[in-house]
Amino acid sequence: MIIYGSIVSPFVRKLLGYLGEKGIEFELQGVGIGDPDPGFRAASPLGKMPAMDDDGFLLADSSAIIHYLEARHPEPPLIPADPQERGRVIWWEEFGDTVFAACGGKMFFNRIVSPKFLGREGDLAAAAEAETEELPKLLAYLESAIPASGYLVGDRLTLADLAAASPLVNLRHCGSCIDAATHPRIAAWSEAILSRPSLAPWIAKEERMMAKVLAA
Ligand SMILES: N[C@@H](CCC(=O)N[C@@H](CS)C(=O)NCC(=O)O)C(=O)O
Repeated sequence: MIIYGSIVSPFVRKLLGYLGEKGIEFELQGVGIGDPDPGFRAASPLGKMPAMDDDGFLLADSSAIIHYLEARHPEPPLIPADPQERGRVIWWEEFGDTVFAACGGKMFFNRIVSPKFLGREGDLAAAAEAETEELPKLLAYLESAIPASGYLVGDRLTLADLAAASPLVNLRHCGSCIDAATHPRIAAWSEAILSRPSLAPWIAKEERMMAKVLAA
């Protein structure tokens, strides 16, 4: 199976963590924004990452790919069968993808991707507004919602944890780190999730790459 994407994308990172937790073998084919790679373009009609080629079956979108894979590889379950737990996991996936990553994306895209990867100025006012207006509310909600178990749903790792923790890495690249004094639950939970063997090597690689990009 081929996964197309860049390791700095929060959606690709969520998928890489999922694949690692499942023990599913894959080959990551690196692509950038607007990449003309024909395999990527065929798999991703809108040109967005991640995309997948599973022995000729082409699919784009991290959620679509994960839900397809969960049906193909049910064990260990990362999307629970219990109706309430399943609903909560999808809630957190939505929160991670469409709210948290969108907020972090305004900071990451405008401060780093635009100037460093695309060679054009980012909208720094939009980045600042996301950081000062949107982010504090999202962090306050997340801090209040992390259960004592240390997992967002039930007492075990699910897709919820991977989806909601992934955007924090992009915030870190922007210098926005979680303060353990003000957000102790997020600090402990995200440290535990992001240091799992399914994610830690990818994040280490990404941090080496970002250090070079930011120094250039
Ligand atoms: N909902 C999609 C979002 C994918 C997405 O927006 N990826 C970004 C990179 S983080 C992208 O490929 N952007 C390129 C573009 O919009 O042209 C998913 O979960 O896969």
